[in-house]
Amino acid sequence: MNVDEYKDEHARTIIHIDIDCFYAQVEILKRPELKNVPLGIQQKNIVVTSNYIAREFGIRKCMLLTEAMQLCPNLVLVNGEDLNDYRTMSYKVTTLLQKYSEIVERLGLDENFVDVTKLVEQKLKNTDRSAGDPNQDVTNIVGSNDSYCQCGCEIRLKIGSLIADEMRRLIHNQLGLTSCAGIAHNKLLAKIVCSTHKPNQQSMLFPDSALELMLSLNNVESIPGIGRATSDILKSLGVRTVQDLQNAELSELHRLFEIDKAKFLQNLSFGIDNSPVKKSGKPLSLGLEDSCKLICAENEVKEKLGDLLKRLLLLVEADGRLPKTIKLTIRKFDKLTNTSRRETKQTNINPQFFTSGCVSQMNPNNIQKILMILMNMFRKLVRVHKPFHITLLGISLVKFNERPSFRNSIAPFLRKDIEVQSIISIENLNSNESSPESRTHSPSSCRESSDPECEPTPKRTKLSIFKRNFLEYDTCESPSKLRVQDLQLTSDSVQKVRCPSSIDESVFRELPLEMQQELWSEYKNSQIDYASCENKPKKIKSTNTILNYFVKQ
Ligand code: DGT
Ligand code: MG
Repeated sequence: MNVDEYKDEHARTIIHIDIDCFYAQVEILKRPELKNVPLGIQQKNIVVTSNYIAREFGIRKCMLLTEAMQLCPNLVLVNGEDLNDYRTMSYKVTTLLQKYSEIVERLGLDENFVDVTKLVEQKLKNTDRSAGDPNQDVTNIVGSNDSYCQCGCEIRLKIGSLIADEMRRLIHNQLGLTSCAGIAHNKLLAKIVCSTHKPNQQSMLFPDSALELMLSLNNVESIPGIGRATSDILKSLGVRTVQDLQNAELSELHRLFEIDKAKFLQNLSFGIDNSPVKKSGKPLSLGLEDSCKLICAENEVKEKLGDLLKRLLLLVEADGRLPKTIKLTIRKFDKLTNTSRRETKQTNINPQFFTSGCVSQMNPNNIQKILMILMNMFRKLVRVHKPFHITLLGISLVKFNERPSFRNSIAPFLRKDIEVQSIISIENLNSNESSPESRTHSPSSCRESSDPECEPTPKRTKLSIFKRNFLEYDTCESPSKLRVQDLQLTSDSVQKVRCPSSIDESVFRELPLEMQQELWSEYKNSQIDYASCENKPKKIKSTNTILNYFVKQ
């Protein structure tokens, strides 16, 4: 074996988070009375998962319902075919984890890899203040308790385990879910080590123990990344166990796999995985499907699609993007041949239907229009004048426009103007008013900023004109620096500053106090008779002061 090809790096700190009995916990949150009973989540005739009480009876994931009921006659079953709540919760977990690193990769609905290398480095620099004592005992250490590696991975992983502990607490406090975490220097090992102590625990692995952990796996199929198809091919080469894979000749593996894949597989058997944590984006599609008893009438189809659409719109709202393609899926049942066939049709849709950003505010006409589009597609898939039998209906949205962001546009400036407008009326201010900071967080400004989609049409105040003029010419200030806090005005203070006669007083009175003072002092220093400057515009323009921008034209 060429050792260079199997070089392992320990520079990263990766945390794998897996929520315990995910669907079951989500159902228990909705119905707390289910917490202390054996609970199974049913999809069709299968128990896809169960809580840990049920697991004590021997119930395993994806067990047949009949078998599960035999093992645990008191098993309480909840239907888990509607994935909506699981999906919503899943994204909430990912969002919480993104507080620790921008590199978070989702895996399925309840697992996330988080690359916390950067955060660990920061904490290392700051060990005494924020990293805490790395010798904590909340973590199971798998394999050897010590690392003899010189690269510093031991302390990094210990800090990683403190971060993992914090993440799990946050998920529990904010969402009510318990979870497991695995901490290691790569994704493969973090995922495997995560599963060694369950539920509600966390486990860490030092690189020295990677081989030991890999050899503890039963067979190659237990290695994440090796699925059924790959393991079947490996079996054809007589490779069944992890050790078989370690000992296999690369040339032998290369007979059946591309060379890169062959190396990758053999790497995995040694616990080597240099693949990066890939930042997950938004899903490529949003969709819902409902399998149903035979539907044979158009109005039933419409009713079912209407229900699905309402639920789908909630997903669109949570997602935030504007869909532009809609896809209808149906499953036709052929009574003659007793077979089913899935068919789909898709069409473009106007993204503007969704701009309200909030389902409850969505124009009902737009919902009806979408439903009509779906029914048209249905009629193209099914000859509705002849008998038909549908056993599944699904709607998905597959292409999206980003919601217009106001970055790189002038809108943020306008928004600040609006913020300003809400407090700027000097006549309405008195000196006893709350601090400028607290005004910034007044309900009205919060409403504006918390709903970026509902950008109100800005009014063009004199202040906004001032900002445009002033900021265009003054290179020292940036627009974003001019905030509400800068506009602390009181009627008393305003009266203290005299207005240069050449400036429109109504504009002047809307300026920040400092600005008024500056203008007044410039006016005095310049010794110019502003009353006459209308007749001497050249002289005024030659001095580059902010005063120039306020002189009445
Ligand atoms: P855990 O992590 O062992 O405590 O238990 P779960 O239930 O979180 O299992 P996990 O992490 O493998 O999968 C997350 C959820 O995904 C689980 O609650 C139910 C669903 N699920 C898992 N495996 C399957 C499957 O083979 N088919 C279907 N339909 N759903 C599955
Ligand atoms: Mg899980």
